[in-house]
Amino acid sequence: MKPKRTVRGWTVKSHLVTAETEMDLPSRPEVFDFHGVSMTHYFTDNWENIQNFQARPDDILIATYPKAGTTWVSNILDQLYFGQTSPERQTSIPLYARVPNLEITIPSLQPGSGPFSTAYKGTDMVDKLPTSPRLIKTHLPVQFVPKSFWEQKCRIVYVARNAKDNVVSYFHFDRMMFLQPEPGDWSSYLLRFMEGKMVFGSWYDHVNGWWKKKQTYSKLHYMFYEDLIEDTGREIDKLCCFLGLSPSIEEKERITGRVQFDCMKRDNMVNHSTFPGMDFKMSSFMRKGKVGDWKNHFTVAQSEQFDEDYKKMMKNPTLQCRTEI
Ligand code: PPS
Repeated sequence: MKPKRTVRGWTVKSHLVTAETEMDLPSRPEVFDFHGVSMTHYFTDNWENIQNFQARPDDILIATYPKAGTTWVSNILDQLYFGQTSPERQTSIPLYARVPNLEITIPSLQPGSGPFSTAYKGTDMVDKLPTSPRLIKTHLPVQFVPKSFWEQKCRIVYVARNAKDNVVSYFHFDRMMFLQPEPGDWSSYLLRFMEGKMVFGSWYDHVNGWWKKKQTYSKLHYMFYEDLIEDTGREIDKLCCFLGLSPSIEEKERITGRVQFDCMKRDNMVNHSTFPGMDFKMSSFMRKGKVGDWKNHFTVAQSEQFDEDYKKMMKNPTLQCRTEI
């Protein structure tokens, strides 16, 4: 019999409300090949609704490979758009409900009326968003993005993070998130990352696919996690330019302070401490927030092998990610 563990669950009302609940944990999902991309059922079960999703012209899509800085950029955009008009939003609604993940679908995991008894669909969450614009999060590789986003010419912000820090962050996330496949040990995890067997597929295909799209789709702003670390204010300026926003200097300073790592780590509305299914005893969601933590994980041999392989996978010289700053 599987052990019962206390995990966070949810009850869906106007947004997510969480509660501790004791239940049998579902088994960790397996990845499978889905149109050439490794995925789990949590992101494919609602596929028809995802593909038929009706975007609006002012929707803003925040697209990333998992663990590249999605939460950071989502918070920046939420602050930019709604920080002044509805500040209560930031103190009462978790960020993952303000900026829902379009493709996530979690079936009801237990009968009754308690946490996990209601199925959760990202598409429904987006449909219920009362805001304008709607901020929508996705980890989909570019070829899976619902066509209405292109037809409606929506603005898209893509964030890339260097592969070495990205895989380290993903490894720790998979350790603490029971809706993700079992990560196994670090060395086998790293090999699977290099083979593209992660949820949402190959990092190399993801960052390259979106980079290529940028060449033909002008409403795509491609940014890097390392640049945000280096100079958050400068990157917010670039974002504002792309979005056509002109906040006051004071407002920009307020936002820059609000989205610093330590501030976000303390903020229960953004640090995912209320997100269902995460075991914070294993790792934190806001874990380190650094460039170069990979040096604490890769052996010299692993780093050399990774770099060799990287050269073969990343042929486009215009796309450069920094592993240190
Ligand atoms: S997810 O689950 O895909 O949405 O995760 P995502 O938000 O993309 O990535 C989580 C990593 O981003 C780091 N993070 C930050 N770093 C610096 N400053 C700020 N403000 C910030 N916010 C989030 C977070 O700590 C995760 O990285 P690691 O390396 O694991 O710490």
